[in-house]
Amino acid sequence: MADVIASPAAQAAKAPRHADYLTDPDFKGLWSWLTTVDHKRIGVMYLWSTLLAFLAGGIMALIVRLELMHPGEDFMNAERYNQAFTLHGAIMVFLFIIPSIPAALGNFILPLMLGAKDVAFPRLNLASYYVYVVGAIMAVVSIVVGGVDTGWTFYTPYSTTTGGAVTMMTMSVFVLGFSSIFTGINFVATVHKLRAPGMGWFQMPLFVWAIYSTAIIQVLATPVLGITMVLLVMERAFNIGIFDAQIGGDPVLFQHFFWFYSHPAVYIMILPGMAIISEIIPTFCRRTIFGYRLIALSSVAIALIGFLVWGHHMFTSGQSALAAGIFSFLTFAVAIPSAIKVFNWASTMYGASISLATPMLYAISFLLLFTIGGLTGIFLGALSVDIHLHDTYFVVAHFHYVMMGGTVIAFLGGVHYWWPKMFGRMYNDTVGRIACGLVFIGFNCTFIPQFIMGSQGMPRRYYTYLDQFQPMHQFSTFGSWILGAGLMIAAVNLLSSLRNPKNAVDNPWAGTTLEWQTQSPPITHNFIGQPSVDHDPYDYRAFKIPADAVE
Ligand code: HEM
Ligand SMILES: [Cu+2]
Repeated sequence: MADVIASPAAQAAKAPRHADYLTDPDFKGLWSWLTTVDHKRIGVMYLWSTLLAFLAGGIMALIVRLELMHPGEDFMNAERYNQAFTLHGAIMVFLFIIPSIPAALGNFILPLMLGAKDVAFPRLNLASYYVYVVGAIMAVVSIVVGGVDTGWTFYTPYSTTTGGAVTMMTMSVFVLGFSSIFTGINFVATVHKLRAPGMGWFQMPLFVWAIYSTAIIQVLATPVLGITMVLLVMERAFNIGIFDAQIGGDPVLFQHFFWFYSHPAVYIMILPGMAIISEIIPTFCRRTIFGYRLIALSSVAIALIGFLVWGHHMFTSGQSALAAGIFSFLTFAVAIPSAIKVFNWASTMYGASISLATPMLYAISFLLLFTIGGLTGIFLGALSVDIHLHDTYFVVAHFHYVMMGGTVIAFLGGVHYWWPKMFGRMYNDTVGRIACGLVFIGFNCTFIPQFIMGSQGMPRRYYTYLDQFQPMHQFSTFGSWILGAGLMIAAVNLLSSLRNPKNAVDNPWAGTTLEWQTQSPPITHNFIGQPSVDHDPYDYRAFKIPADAVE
């Protein structure tokens, strides 16, 4: 094992390159991609697919915000508006954010970090991708053609009685669930079985710990959603009386089932974001991470406690006061492991000489935005306050701070961090930082006004509003344009780098985890020989870093 991290010039001058997974002469042409079982290629296909979903969901977001420029109907009536935010929310949740980090970056990076040749079940991995594609097509067709307008939550009794393609849409969610489960099973088995020699559980990078915890939730919680969707379809088809009160069912039961998955699912969304941040911060501070074990175990704690708090979505549903009190208390408890992470990240940064390259700027943005998202979650978890804030824009702002300010920002940071590894090309760092700044500013301009409006009583899911809210809605819409511009610049910056010759070195950031020890882009089988591990992750004391080691 090399314990000197070479300078970029020395890395560039090093040994002849081998054909990488993109140019491997044994695997050429479209067919080799469509039938690939290489985790890296599957990760790349997931990356393009989820980015496409993000683009579609983002365009819908801009359209929704445009309608909200003025009170009353601009170009969408109530019905169209409901369809538009359903399209936005459902695409963002089911097609983008749940698969994005685990299935795209996780697929690519996790086996490399473990020193493995591939995931444990490569064919299952490919199956998961195709199941995703089928589910995605079903979802988009049903919302666009069938005009689903239930919101992404499919609450009964509306969803059992309304027309539209709700049946097809819920079946698509059922199908997408399998894709997520397949990925989860694969990662659990990979982490247990394919770690490099010398890599015990506490030598695993924190990315792996968090993706592992996510995988456990994917495997345990997703079936509940699947069954709930099947019950909803049966109710619609046969009027059995499960959720519809008129025929003896209980609509609140649906909410229990739905949130028993969907609260853990918010951790399927945020844990992978935290996974990325735990990699970026030590690398750009050149420091051993502070509190490694606490960060690792807090991921597992989040995964477990996350199963016990679903009732906080139903404080206003007529739940008993005792149940509500317990759910409120447990909601505070689940905030503790997240706070542990934030404190440890901040401690790692304290006094370090921090390199402010693009990935690190995203990580710092994450810390600020996720903290706001998390703290406003405490407001909502407080029983009495939630009665006032429930179903207002405060909630909309809160979950956007967590999902976009947290997960999406971390995802962008991760894409910029591993881009040179994945494609062998370096993007323009200055442009990357400008884009990150615009995203940060635009994001806050979009969503801070929503906290204020929400606390003043602006309800969510309405296409119109009282005149008094107009200035803030307009401000929010302007903010969404800045945000959109930032994202477009980031995308153009990354994509245009693909036209360059392969100019990235193997380890541009002086990273210490195994993925940086193989060439960029990696060869088809990842490593030449079997790598082994003889130090803790992020152990910068074990490495000599010459002053010019970092670009
Ligand atoms: C590009 C920035 C974004 C903007 C401007 C935006 C804007 C909006 C707006 C205006 C609504 C409708 C609020 C309402 O009427 O209740 C909404 C709802 C929603 N958004 Fe976003 N959004 C953005 C990004 C995201 C991202 C990245 C995610 C998740 C990954 C997301 C998930 C959701 C969800 C789940 C809903 C709820 C839909 C529902 O009520 O069923 N959004 N968003
Ligand atoms: Cu929840």
